[in-house]
Amino acid sequence: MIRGFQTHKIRKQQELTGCLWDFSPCQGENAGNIYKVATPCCWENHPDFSNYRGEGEYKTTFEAAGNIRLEFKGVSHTATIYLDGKEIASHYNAYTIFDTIAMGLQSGEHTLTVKADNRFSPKSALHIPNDYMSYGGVSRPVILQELPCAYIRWIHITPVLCNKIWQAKVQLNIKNIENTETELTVQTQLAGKTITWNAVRLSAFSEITLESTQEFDKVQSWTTDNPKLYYAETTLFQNGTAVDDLIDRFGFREIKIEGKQIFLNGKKLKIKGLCRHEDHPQFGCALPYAAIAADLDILQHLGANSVRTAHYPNDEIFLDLCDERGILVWEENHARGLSEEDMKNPYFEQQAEQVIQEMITAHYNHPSIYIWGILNECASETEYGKECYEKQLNLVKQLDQSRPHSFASCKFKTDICFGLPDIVSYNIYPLWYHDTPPEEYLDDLYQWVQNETDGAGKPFMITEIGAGGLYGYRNNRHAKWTEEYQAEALEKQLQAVLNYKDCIGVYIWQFCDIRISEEWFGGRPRTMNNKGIVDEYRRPKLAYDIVKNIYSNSPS
Ligand code: ADA
Repeated sequence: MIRGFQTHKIRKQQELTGCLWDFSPCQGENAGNIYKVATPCCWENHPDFSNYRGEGEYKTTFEAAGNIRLEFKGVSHTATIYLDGKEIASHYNAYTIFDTIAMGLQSGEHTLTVKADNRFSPKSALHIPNDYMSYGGVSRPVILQELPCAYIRWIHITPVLCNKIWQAKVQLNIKNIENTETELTVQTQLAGKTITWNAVRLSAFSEITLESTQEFDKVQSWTTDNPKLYYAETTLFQNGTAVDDLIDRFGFREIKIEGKQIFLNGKKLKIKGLCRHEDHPQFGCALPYAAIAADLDILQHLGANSVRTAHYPNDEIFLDLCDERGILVWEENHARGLSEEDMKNPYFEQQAEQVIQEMITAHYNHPSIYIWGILNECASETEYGKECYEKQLNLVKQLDQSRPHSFASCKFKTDICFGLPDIVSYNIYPLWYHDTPPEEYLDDLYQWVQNETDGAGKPFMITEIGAGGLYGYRNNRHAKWTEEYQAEALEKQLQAVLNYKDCIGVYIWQFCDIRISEEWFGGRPRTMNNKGIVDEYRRPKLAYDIVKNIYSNSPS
């Protein structure tokens, strides 16, 4: 499945994944052997490759002619793309979309090869051994599209509430892919309005971004209770004939910060959330639609109103479902726990900025995304780290002024970056990594932020609390790692945070137990992070009912 809705009526497209491809590992005892695998997938889910770190080649064939665009929703983690044996593109990072265009293909059968590499190396600044798994494979859908001479690359819609009337700024990017000048006319229909754009003349290989602001007096707002969605359908005409189109979906909603609070369409928000990794014992990070939807069923059953995509941009299918269900999303660029030394990797800046750029360009219209997060628990206590935070937060703002930004810090009373983000966020683990009572710890931290940092007066949020609990391990000593201990710790942590007047919300670490990379040492039983409210198979632990009770009975 590509998206939660139809994205083209004119442009021909087909999903190339969703069927069997040939897979062949490049190293190890099975190198060169060919396996038939269902795609999208991670190779770790095949019994021969559950621990394979290396390169793997995926192959399929398709029939097409003319100009084609191949879109890869995610290849983990480094991809090299070959068409009929010739390299045509490469991309780093598992969690963002990339594409490539091949011009003037002869009609007939063509072979697409995707070489995926999940090895850690000095050239990989973001995928490093870590407290989650960097899988290998074509982990998200691959799409084939046929293009005319020019095509619509993206549309960005920014709703603004002006004197109680919705306005929307519409930006539209069109690109000429041929070596000749072309003249085009363009029309966009959105929420009952038609925008007829001025005719566009595009010189060879050039692109243009058109902009218009429209007013909408009869539309419904997107809210968490009534997540009303609208479609923006744009058509490109050449000599009066429709040659290309793009349909995207959006909602009329506005996120604002006033003082220490955050508002959705003027309504104060109280966040009751969970952090979630894309991880499943049967699918790795390549969760199919039904499994993603089932996760969101659990999240809503728990009474949560938000999810944090820790620690990377998520699959569009996931975001589409959050849009449809009114679930607020903190979406985060890819980085976890990088030290100053990690951040000094010569590839770090470019790789992190590319993820931000690709994430915001692709996910701009999702009404569910209400905060952009960056650099979870990185070196925000050092001057060098601060420069990186500043640059990346500035880039986020440059790409999107309509949403607040933040980062989750674990630098207790040493963080020097709180002047930079719109929201101050902390990951805290009282009763797990230390024994200070949660209220005391929280208050101490909050007072420090107000009295000693540039984060004073900003909204304050807890982006992680939690404790480990091994599914099925129960005893009356309530020892650490038992389900009892986890449930009791979470109850105390949650009550402290939700009752703290100046805290706008909380995210539990974490939704489900997850696999971690074996190369990372974290003292983790089962080589898993066991802080899930459900285990990796989504079986509820004792903490489930505690969380459900607290979340369901506390105001949103
Ligand atoms: C951190 C981090 C998470 C996870 C968690 C834990 O706060 O952001 O990725 O590692 O700690 O389980 O300790």
